Amino acid sequence: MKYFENVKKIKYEGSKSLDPYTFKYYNAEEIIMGKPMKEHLKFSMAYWHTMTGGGTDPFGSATMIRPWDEDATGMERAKIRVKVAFEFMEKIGLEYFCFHDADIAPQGATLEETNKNLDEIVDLIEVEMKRTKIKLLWGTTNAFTHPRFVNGASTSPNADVFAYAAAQVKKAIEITHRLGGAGYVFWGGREGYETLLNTDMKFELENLARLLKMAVDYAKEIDFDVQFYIEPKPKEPTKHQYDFDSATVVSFLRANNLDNHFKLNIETNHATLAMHTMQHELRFAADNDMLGSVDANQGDLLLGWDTDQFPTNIYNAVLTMYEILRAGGLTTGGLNFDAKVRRPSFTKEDLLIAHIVGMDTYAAGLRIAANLLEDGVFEDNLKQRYRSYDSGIGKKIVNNEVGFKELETYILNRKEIEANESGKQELLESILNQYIIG
Ligand code: XUL
Ligand code: CO
Repeated sequence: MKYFENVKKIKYEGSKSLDPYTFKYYNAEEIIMGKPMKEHLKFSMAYWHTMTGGGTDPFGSATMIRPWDEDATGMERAKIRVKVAFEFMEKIGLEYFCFHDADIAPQGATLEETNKNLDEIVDLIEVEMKRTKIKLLWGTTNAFTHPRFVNGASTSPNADVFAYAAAQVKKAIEITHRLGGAGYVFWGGREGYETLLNTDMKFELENLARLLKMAVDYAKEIDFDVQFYIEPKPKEPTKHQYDFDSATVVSFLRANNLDNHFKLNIETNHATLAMHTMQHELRFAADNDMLGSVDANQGDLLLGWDTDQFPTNIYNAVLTMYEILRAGGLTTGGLNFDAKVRRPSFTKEDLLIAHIVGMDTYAAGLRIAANLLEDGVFEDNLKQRYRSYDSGIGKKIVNNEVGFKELETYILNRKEIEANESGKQELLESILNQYIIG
């Protein structure tokens, strides 16, 4: 293809390299904790931002007029985009991608026509996947952009809209299956509400669970061994998104007996919007055996919306990779760059640089996190901090051998309680800085 023909394949040159088109920290084959970096990281391109995003915002039209979009419209444009997408991923060494149905093919006048368009593009994607060995990390459905989803998709008060969403998810699952996708994501889109004055929240949540059960049943029916994920987000587009954060989603899945079929796809910017750290969101999911995949991006702490920036924050990347390593790694999941270049970064070169710095940031994060874990920096401290539960009364508490009465007797018989110790937060932060800066 002509669009990136002057770009050489991006290679690792190390941290001293002055060439912006090289990796400074990401060395795909280098072994970290017994595995090549690329297996720890499994970077993925988000089709919607990188291939179809135009840079629009509520105040301005598209600034990113991609050269490949200028050559055609409709299905022809969609076909060119497939070629460009794979050329782009090959040049950077991205081995995975993710898409919504609506990203890859134009919607037709009817569902039938839309599905026909999808099939034609999926044929092409299949050829490119075979040629390049690039894999599908997950597929998903866009059931939020079209005006029919104004009141939600599976949580719409309109049963026809529920049915439409179900039909759309069915097709998206089928194409994900055809392309050998490892996962399928449900991000809530417009599944939430603006005001309880017009909303039956209980009913809407039951319907959300109904649709998810149908998805599980259908995957079984077509013999598709897929990992389903829910992607939590607290707000935007609706004021109250039902999948608020990790804790909300874990309880929702448990309450509806869906916890064996779903894991979480956790996004950094969504954690920020939920007023949690990404580390908290990951830890909560991992502690509940539901850490599945990551949408790697970053928000802006001064803004209250989902800016979806490429990840450049090392501190965050270290703690994200620390949580992932601590949880034993992502199995079916990966690191999907659900990230877009800033509106004034409108050249195709900006797209390359953005992915390179995102990959380098996580590669640096992985190296540092592995050192932290191998040296047991935080683990040793944790063991020390909770040691009162290893013996004596603490052991009896965790073994459920004592109740209120025994504990009262225990305390009455003690002259004074064990002295509290420092939490050493500043010391730990200082050690973390040493690992980061070197
Ligand atoms: C929206 C978002 C989505 C999902 C996929 O904030 O993150 O792009 O990742 O639907
Ligand atoms: Co996302």
